[in-house]
Parts: sequence; C-alpha cells; structure tokens
Amino acid sequence: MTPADGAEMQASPPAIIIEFDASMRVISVSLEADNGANYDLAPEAGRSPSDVLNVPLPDLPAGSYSFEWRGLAEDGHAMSGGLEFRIKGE
Ligand SMILES: [Cu+2]
Repeated sequence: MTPADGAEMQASPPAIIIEFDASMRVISVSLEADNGANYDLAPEAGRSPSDVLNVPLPDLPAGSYSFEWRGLAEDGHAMSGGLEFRIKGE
C-alpha cells in the first residue's frame, strides 16, 4: 500500500495505491480529513475489476486522513479496507 497505513509524510501523496492478491471490483472509495472535509475521488480503473487500486489525489493540505474502499471480490464476497496517513506539511 502507498502510503503505508499510519504513514507520516511531508507532502501530499500523488495517489493512493493498494495492490490486491486477486482481482477486485472496487465499488466506492472515500477520503475524509480530520477537519471533516470529504474528498470526491474515483479509482483510475473505475468499477472495472483490477488487482491494483489506484486513486489519484488532489493536492491535500496538512492534516490527518482516513481512506476507505469497498468492493467485490471475484467470488462475489464484499470486501473493504482502508488506511490512515498524516501530512505534516512544511
Ligand atoms: Cu471470497
């Protein structure tokens, strides 16, 4: 996963990238900041099955962020996950 869960970084990452063990149809993603801001994001693959979730990010201000995804595995099982990261700024 990029960034790693719990990562602290100096600058906004260009994207969130998560590699799956098998193909996943990601249905929704969400990114929420600790100031309550929500970001409207979309996976690069849209809702097509892929073994990599790549979510391009806007330039995010300093703060703590919580990212979540939900999807369906190839066998139809509902899956979800997430990660948290912090941007410290300059
Ligand atoms: Cu399953």
